[in-house]
Amino acid sequence: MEKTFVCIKPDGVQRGFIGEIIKRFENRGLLLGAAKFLQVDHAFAEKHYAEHVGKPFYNGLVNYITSGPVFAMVWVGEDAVKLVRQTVGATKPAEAAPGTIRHDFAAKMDRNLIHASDSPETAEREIALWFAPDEIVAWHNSNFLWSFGKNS
Ligand code: FUP
Repeated sequence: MEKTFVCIKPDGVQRGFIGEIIKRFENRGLLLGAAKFLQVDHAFAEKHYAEHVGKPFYNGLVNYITSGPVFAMVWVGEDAVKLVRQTVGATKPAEAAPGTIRHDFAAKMDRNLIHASDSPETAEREIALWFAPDEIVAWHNSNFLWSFGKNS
């Protein structure tokens, strides 16, 4: 089953959206695989945002994600990367579809509340950066097949 990495950024934490955001992924039928509440330092943020090094917004991005505690998670399910990205919405909240997290709770890209892996390869890299293997729980809730069952 595919895994993806999600991080509620400092604005999402400060504005009290942790519970609401978790609920949206639960509503989708995804399974929580891991979670932790922490504040990351610059060195760690630089690893997380390595793909953006040299871009004009890079320093601001590192300052933003280190500016307060974040809530990091792994979510699991078939096509988890795509499902989560769809629920998160477009990078610019003004372009995010109604019903997405960034549409419903955010107003601008510099405070877009949440990060989610953009591909299965990125997800693998990000999960390995943020979580030790033994922090990821392999489990199924009792109604998992009512969300991810296959007709035969
Ligand atoms: P996303 O995957 O939707 O979070 O978007 P990106 O990976 O493209 O960008 C990561 C973060 O960089 C975004 F959340 C916001 C920030 N960003 C800017 O500040 N300016 C840009 O032009 C692009 C991204």
